[in-house]
Amino acid sequence: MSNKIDKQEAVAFLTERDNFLIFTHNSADADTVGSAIALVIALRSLGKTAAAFNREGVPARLAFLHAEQYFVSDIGDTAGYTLVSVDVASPKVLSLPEADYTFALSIDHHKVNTVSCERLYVRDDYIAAGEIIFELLGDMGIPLTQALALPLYAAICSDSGGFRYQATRPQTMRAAATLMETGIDHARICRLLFESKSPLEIAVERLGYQKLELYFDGKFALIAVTAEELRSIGASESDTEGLNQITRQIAGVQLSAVIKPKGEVIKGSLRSNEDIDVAALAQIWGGGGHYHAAGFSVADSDVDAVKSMLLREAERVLL
Ligand SMILES: [Mn+2]
Repeated sequence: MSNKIDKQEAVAFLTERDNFLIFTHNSADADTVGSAIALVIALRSLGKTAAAFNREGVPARLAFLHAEQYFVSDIGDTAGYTLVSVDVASPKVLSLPEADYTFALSIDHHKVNTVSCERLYVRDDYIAAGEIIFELLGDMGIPLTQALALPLYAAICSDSGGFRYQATRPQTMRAAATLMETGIDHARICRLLFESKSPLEIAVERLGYQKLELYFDGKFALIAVTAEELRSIGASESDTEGLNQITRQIAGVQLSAVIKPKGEVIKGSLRSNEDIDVAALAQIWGGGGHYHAAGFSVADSDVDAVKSMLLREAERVLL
């Protein structure tokens, strides 16, 4: 039996329940955090108890969203809470022990969702979870305030790459326009998301350029970094978000990958510019994601082994 529900059912669920605990994904981005914050604000405005959670904490670069007002740092026993996840595609992107959780509702925009949940409200044609939340809150009759518009605009702007990615739809722009009309400082949001880099991020990028490799007549770009290399510049895996930007902007590149260690596993993130379904590619290794952006992780391996594995599949796809 499918656990998929429609928008009306999602609205009814959010309206009827209480004591919400909203889970966001690891390596948190503005979409998962912004969506969770908007949901918390909206539910609290209805007199409900609601908070959001991220095991790793919200990254400093998202400080402008003021997550501390909406996120709790420790959840303890979750009995009695209505557990909801936003923008979480797989239990793998939640650190243990949440991987064992069954959510009462999972709201997501990923094509492949393997989260254990009683209800799944998924819109895989939406570019951001924030776009789904925007629509849900509208249907719930929640008045749109600047406080709500800020995290939602950040969510949508972030996942659409500043409204540049393929999956940006006219409806995305209409949602953004409505959010903009509240008077939020949209230019500041864009600048903080895309044009503001810490010295550490710059150091990571420099490492990325040093490690950049091109294969198959320049159709495949790869950056593989080891834990040691990251350590040597004082960085950790969570600082490597920008590496995908390096590979995907190279002219002629159709497929790109960033391979990096994360704790006990090796993570691979894949991007494609053209007609290559990287979600399908990521699924080979138990991962998933979107058509043009996906990821996977491999246990009991090293960066070099994952690199050779990826090269074999890239060759198959590209040649
Ligand atoms: Mn997202």
